[in-house]
Amino acid sequence: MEIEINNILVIGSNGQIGSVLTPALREIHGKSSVVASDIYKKQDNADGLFEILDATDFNVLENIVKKYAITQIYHLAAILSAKGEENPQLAWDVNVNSLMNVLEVSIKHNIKKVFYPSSIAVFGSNASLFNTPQNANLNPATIYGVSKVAGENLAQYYFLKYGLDVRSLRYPGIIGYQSLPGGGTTDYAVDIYHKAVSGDEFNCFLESDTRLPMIYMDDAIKATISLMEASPECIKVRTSYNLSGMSFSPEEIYLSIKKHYPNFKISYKPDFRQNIANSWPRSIDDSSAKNDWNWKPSYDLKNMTRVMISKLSKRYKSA
Ligand code: NAD
Ligand code: AKB
Repeated sequence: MEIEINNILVIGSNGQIGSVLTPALREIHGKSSVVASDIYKKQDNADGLFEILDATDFNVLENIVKKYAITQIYHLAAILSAKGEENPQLAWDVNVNSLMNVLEVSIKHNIKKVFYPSSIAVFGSNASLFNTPQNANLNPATIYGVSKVAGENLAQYYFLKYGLDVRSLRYPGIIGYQSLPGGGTTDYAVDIYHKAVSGDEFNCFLESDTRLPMIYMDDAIKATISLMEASPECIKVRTSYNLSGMSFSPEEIYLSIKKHYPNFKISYKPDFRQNIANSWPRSIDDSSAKNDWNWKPSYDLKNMTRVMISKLSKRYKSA
């Protein structure tokens, strides 16, 4: 029997998801098979193979792919929704041109699988707000969403034209204790736990009743790995799969935290991110993911709050 050897490149490994996904991939495939990369170096990059990579530079990307005989790429590098609105040209350049580089290098060097994260930001006013279906019309209101729609279509195009096995998830807002978010509209739902655990009041940049789809980090990592390990015949959606874990508003997450910290206080001062949030779904229909590759989330708001508080309070105590 032929043993499959995977040499994996993670691009954007220092980010909120990459800092958790990279060690998870190293657990599965072995430390020497996973190369982390990002546009900058940080201290814990010494834990394994690491390369500085600006993914908009094709030549540097190609040299890394050749150097490590890469067979799979997880392309996480992006400019998220809030930062994207501050610099739309940068968002397009990083989000779309770096993906083109990844797709082109994959064709040239026979990469077997590519993971590309999309987002609930692909939806806009033409999609139903509740239980948004897989095949909803996509008219995003942000440059981030526009770039993700382009990315999803590029993923499908490279699959149809070249047979490149690109797989994708429309992540909702991701919440985890291990890392900090990088400039999105759902970032408040991570920050609120840090404020509660460190005894501070939380000032929220969204209105109290702005409900958004969210997912706990462990579920997001589980979904990513399950999708990438599913056999190719199961993958029926080649743009990007809707994915959901839970949905809640700032008031609902606040009340779930207040059960643990009765004196915790919140105030609301909506800013430009309110308009972004208003353009996104309130909840997502992820039945295609459930049917095609058995997706099933494990965490609801109550369980997530329990774990977030337990992990963060240990960290703050030992600091
Ligand atoms: P993040 O902003 O925390 O991390 C992105 C990483 O990419 C950063 O470490 C950054 O330094 C790096 N990067 C930026 N420009 C780069 C470049 N030119 N070359 C190489 N690296 C570069 O983002 P994240 O939350 O980890 O998100 C990862 C992916 O998942 C993104 O594509 C994002 O759109 C998608 N996503 C995230 C969420 C979420 O809630 N975190 C939700 C939906 C989709
Ligand atoms: C953001 O808020 O920009 C991200 C996302 C949902 O894509 N967390």
